[in-house]
Amino acid sequence: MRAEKDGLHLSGAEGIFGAKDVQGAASAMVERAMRLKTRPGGIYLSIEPIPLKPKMISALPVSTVKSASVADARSAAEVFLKDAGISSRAIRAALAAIRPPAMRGAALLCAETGRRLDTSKKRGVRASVFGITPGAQKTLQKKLAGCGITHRRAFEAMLLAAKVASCPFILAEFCVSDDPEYATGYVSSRKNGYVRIENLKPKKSPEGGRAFFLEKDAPVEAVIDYLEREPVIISRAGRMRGEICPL
Ligand code: WAQ
Ligand code: MG
Repeated sequence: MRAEKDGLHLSGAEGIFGAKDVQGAASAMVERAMRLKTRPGGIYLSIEPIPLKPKMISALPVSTVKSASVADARSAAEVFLKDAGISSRAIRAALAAIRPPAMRGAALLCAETGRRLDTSKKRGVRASVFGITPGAQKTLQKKLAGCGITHRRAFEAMLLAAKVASCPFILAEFCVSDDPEYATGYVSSRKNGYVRIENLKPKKSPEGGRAFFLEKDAPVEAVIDYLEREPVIISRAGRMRGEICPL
């Protein structure tokens, strides 16, 4: 589902569902678009069959950095990005990519040089065609609730991050929500899992975006094809690691 107003992207959501759940999921998506703070101009819903046997993966382990300031949050992000093999130059490129206006997708950046690798300047690359089994969803939501993480945004971002991290050429992801009311973002990687970072942007800031860091000489077209088209289903929840402090 994609909702827009006057050509500006408002919200998007997706999932992979069994045939019997398609109608309910579609109706829940439309309801969600109609409940947005801004009434959408257009709501676009598309339903497609999944052609291949989906790849089954686990969700990432989850931890939280309770940073008190944006500066602390950004240094924490830097610590985890560096640990995943991302250069200072590439980290600076990611911070530049989250300035408004927000793209619909993510910037693909070379983890070494910080060079932008995708050519879709305004759109960015969309991670798509992923979902979670009902069993794993129940377990993951229960585990998250046990840690006080109840926001749907966080849950959905974890699914996206799990698919992105399952791409062998991607070393890490950096994400800041473009919602002015939501300042928690994350750094995720196979190395350290999904690390939530509080106060990653100033309160009420419209900035936001995502960067996927590719290892040097990664096959860019194959990575884009994997992210945008390969069906991936999360079939297991990850561990909850609780609060961590990198500094
Ligand atoms: N694929 C790639 N990039 C995307 C996608 C996608 N499917 N959807 C959004 N983006 C990009 C786009 O540039 C947006 O501006 C940016 O990411 C942020 O998107 O655990 O809500 O939907 O509490 O605002 C993090 C939760 C929430 C942290 C992230 O992102 C936590 C969020 P938003
Ligand atoms: Mg958003």
